[in-house]
Amino acid sequence: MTRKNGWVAGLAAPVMIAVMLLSAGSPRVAAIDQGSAANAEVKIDNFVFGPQTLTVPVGATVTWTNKDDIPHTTVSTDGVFKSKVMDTDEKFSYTFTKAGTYSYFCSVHPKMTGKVVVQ
Ligand SMILES: [Cu+2]
Repeated sequence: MTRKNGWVAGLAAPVMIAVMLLSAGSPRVAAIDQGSAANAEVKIDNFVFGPQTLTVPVGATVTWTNKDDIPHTTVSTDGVFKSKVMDTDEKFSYTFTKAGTYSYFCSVHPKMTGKVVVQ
């Protein structure tokens, strides 16, 4: 039995935030910042993924947030990740562990597309 990727990715962001909070004020913060990948956000607003192309380092967790009053999804064209339907202000996170270009779209509105470049 293996856990689905989405379940693991959903835990990654809170865990990293907890680590950062616990380390606040200590010299370890600098070491953690240098050693870990930057995380990034994509906002879904007015039927647009912004930024449309996002470049992140390997290991980064990307979080999509739906700022529309319309439900949207984030679905990898190659089946790498797939969110559930996100209502207003709902989020979906995925951690990219391999370099590559990941195209995605909204399955409710397939003309909505975006890309994550992992390098
Ligand atoms: Cu949509």
